[in-house]
Amino acid sequence: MRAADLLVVRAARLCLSLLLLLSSPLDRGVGARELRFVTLVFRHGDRSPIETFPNDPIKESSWPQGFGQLTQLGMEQHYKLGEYLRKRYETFLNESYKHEQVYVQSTDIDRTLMSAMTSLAALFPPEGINIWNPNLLWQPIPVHTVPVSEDQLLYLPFRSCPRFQELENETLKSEEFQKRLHPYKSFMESLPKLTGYHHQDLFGIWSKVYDPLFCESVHNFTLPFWATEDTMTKLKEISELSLLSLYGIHKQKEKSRLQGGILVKEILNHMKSATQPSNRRKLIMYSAHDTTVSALQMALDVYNGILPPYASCHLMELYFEKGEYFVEMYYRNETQHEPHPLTLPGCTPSCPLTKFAELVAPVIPQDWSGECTTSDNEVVRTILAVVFCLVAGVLVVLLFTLIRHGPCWRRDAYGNI
Ligand code: PT3
Repeated sequence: MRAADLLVVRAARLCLSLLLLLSSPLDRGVGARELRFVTLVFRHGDRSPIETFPNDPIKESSWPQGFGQLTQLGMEQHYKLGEYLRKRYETFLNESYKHEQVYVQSTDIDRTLMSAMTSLAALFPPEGINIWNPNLLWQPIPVHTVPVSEDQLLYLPFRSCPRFQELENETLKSEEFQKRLHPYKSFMESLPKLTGYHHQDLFGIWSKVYDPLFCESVHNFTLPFWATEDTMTKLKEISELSLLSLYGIHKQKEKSRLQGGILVKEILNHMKSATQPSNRRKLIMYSAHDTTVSALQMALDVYNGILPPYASCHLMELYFEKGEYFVEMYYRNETQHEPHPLTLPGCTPSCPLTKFAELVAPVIPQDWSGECTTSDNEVVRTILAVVFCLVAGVLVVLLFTLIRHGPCWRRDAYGNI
């Protein structure tokens, strides 16, 4: 690009920024309120199935990259998300990437890492001195991750929590769950013969039957004769019930403390740090899964009950106005529509940060491992503690007797030392 062209592009961008500044709902009334910090939690883009049912003629080899991989459609969805974010935060973010302002974390899975990288390509194309290759308007942006086995933030649900497993079992037995499941019982009984998948667990039906069929339909494979529109609707509803019952239906608040509440805690801490004068961070992005977006929304009690679509994005924005901080939340779950505002129950759409913190306090775990302990474990722990105290007590008495009277082998027959 020639210098003159660059100048024109710059001028056009400046005009656009000014226009956005005047018209954008983010900056209503210039100077009235200021965006200070943004958190984004999104699902990866379109992918191939992760697994499938035994009778599926479409096997892993039918997919160009095998199972569980981001497709080109998925890349497109994330590139569009990045472009949208670029426009939304044009005036807020610097014209180019600044490492101290941006932090991106992904689960350690190909599709989420690649999704994050793709949206970053659109969000931060290099400009001016940041262009390092004129034929490639792209710059590398770090995406942080931790191994799945150590992921205590994004790879939800956290299964290594006995109390959560107990709550899951209670949910399955609950009247409310059974009532919601009832309409699908006979349909579910017809599935094993058709699919070869013989279990009746909802999560299994979702991930091994509905999800692969959905992926195949998106990619124009011919579906089995029985996968009619009606069947697909029922499978989708069963999958939605599966996700809803995972985090909710029964003791939602307690489940949230063990699941999405961890992410709420992390985000809240970042928002609090962003109110400090020393803060330089402007944007944190989390690239994750449907089970992450829904866990967060269930913890915040704003989940709409629909499986989060590919590249759907939960936005949390922190504003400063008249000496006070406010949190606003939006959900971008369709591309043809502006993100939907979400209101934390008990608050206003623009929720004072202090009130927000108060309202989410019940879902924030103080001691996650302790809270994951089941009552069974607690009984064992109490017995062990009592035994330990008894043994320690006996040892102390013995020691005391030895010190006071000396060892018995040094006494004569009359007990004198
Ligand atoms: O498609 O968002 C999704 C799924 O969460 C997927 O990415 C996944 O990892 N599924 C495994 C079960 C948690």
